[in-house]
Amino acid sequence: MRNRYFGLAALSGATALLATSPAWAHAQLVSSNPAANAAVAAAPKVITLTFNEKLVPAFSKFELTMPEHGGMKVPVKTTVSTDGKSITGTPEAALAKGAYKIVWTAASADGHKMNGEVAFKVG
Ligand SMILES: [Cu+2]
Repeated sequence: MRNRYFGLAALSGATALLATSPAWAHAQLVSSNPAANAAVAAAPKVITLTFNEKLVPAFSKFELTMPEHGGMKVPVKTTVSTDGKSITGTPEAALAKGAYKIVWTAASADGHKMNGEVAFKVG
């Protein structure tokens, strides 16, 4: 009886830990340039996503797509900034007018990956 009671207590402790850790452990997008849902007159030469904590560069990047063209991928080279909190992307060619979607993946120091999307328009 004593052992069973102890087992249950340990189990509920583990559940509480699982429920509370993601709030502080994971990278969240703080801002972007272009901003979410912005319409910019000039094609951005660099796209920047800024996060609330340091990222693991090997697992942090984004892709750029054109939703109005069947999700066509637009070639972009991404790097993580030296402070580790931003991902910058340089399109290989000037962006044409149209709607774009940034599809990002960012890993925090504990190795967990987060992801999301940011839409913007050129022209
Ligand atoms: Cu985590």
